[in-house]
Amino acid sequence: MLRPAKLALGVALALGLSACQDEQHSVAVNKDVAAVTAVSSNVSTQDAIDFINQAEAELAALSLEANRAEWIYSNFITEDTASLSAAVNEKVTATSVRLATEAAKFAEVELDAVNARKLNMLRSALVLPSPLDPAKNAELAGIVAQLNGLYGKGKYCFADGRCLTQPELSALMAESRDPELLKEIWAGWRDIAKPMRPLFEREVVLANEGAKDLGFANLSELWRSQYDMAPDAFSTELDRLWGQVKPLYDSLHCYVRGELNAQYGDDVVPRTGPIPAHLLGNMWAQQWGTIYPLVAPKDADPGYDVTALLAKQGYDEHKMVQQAESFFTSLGFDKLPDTFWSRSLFVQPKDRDVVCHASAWDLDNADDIRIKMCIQKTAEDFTVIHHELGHNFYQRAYKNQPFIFKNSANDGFHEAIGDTVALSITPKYLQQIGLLDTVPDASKDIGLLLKQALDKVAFLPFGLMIDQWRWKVFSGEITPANYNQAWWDLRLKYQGVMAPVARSEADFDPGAKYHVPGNVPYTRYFLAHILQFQFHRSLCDVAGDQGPVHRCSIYGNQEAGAKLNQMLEMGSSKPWPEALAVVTGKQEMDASAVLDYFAPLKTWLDEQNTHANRQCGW
Ligand code: X8Z
Ligand code: ZN
Repeated sequence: MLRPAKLALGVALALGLSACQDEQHSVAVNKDVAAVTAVSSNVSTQDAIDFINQAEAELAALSLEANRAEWIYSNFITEDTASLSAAVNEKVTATSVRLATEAAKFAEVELDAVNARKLNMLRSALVLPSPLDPAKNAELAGIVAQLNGLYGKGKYCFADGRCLTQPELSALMAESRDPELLKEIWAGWRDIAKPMRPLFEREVVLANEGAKDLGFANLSELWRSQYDMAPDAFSTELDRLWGQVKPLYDSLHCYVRGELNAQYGDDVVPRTGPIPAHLLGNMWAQQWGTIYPLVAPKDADPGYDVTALLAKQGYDEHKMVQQAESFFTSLGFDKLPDTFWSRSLFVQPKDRDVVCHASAWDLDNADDIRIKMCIQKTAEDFTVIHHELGHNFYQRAYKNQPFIFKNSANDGFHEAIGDTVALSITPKYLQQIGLLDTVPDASKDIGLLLKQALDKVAFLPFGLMIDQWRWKVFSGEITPANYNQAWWDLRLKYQGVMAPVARSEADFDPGAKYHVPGNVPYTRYFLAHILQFQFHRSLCDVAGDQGPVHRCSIYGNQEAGAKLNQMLEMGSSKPWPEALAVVTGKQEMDASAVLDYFAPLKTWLDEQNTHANRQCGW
């Protein structure tokens, strides 16, 4: 992630801190803000420009301090570093809320497009605004640090005394086929979230109050206002995109449920209804690629496994990152700086608690870019490394933009770049870099597409539902009395999965997913899973690839790299549709690229489901 939202509090502006990269932007001007803070009639255009320049300088300076404090905290979680992190978050939030409030004064001033965009971002590019009251701001900052700490320190201890962190538990979930063990891990990890519930509940109250102070109806409206369109239009846009891909998801769900039923039997996986969430190879049932061996087509399996290839060639964590870097340099991007290698964290330290969830950082808003990740030597993490480096290369590409525009076109773009590159990890590419001896012929494409769909298509409803839940929490439609029930209602509605053990309101299952205690908006990943296929399709065109898009790799193609860079270096200086058009020629997000990519698989899945007489749906 890139900086996640973290700064907790928020500012997505380039104050980003870490983790997943935060973002901001938007130009959906919130006219109500003007009503909250009286618009002063005697401010001039020059006053507004002076204010913007001074605000930008103040935020830029503060971001350095905040990034450093947050980096240290995430790499060394203790009471002391939590308190330093909270202190800096408090300062950042107070500053950004003050500037957002002041920005409203200039709402009616005539400005050129660049300054108008900056002003709007100052007003709305916050993730977790606090109320202006300093006591409430301090309270919110404390909660943010506590929630991050609870997640980062979270472990599950087995009866034999072994205590495992989240990446270690996830590795077990990817490998084990023992439903009882999987159930134990699934439920055990969720115990770490129970103590988060009252903190989260209070956090929502405080941040909603902060959002209202800024003229938004609630935090949901603020989050949805960051996409260069009206908040409700953005929600409608998501429904449209989901409608495009849902038939593909339904076919995949049906096929996977049928194969799991064959593997585990009716008692564990019924033939109809939702799939139990502990059997999909992932702690949150968000990406299912690790159960590929269970569902692989008998006659179209490509017969290799990247995890095994990495082991065979002796790849360690460092080599995995170097290999990913070399993809980017093959596109024409400069090598990563020496400081990336000396300052990043690749391996989980044995002697201290760290936030293991992968993140990409830009400490100085220029060249001090790093990743922090507890890398497992697996195919999955090889892809995640590309994802993280995508953030870093984006950050460096927009480093010459003014501070407020040092971000992606919208937050989905930041999440899509590394994934776009990783779509080029094809068999041909693996052969080019010496990992694979022989490229399987086209008769194995269904196996490759199925593996890819288990990660990319399965993710789509998950990527959507997290913020469907949060937005309803923020708006008050979901109350603390039904936090967990509402979570599982949405899991059922979108994903067709169910909890494998009874849940109650004593649980707080949303908290067991990093981005909820971490306050990282999640819709960005849904968008990224659409956008990356649009980018890939267009970059393959630029590269002149003639074959099917799922077999295209842009590795080594400098024209494709130059086109990509042209979009990255714009940062968030223009509305995202303009950035999208630079690579794709179109201003609309469009899931037809997903459908095109998986078209042969969709036909095959439907044939299998019909042939096995499966009743699809749940
Ligand atoms: O959080 C991440 C990245 C960092 S921004 C590792 N991702 C989401 C997740 O893990 O839940 C990437 C895919 C979705
Ligand atoms: Zn990310």
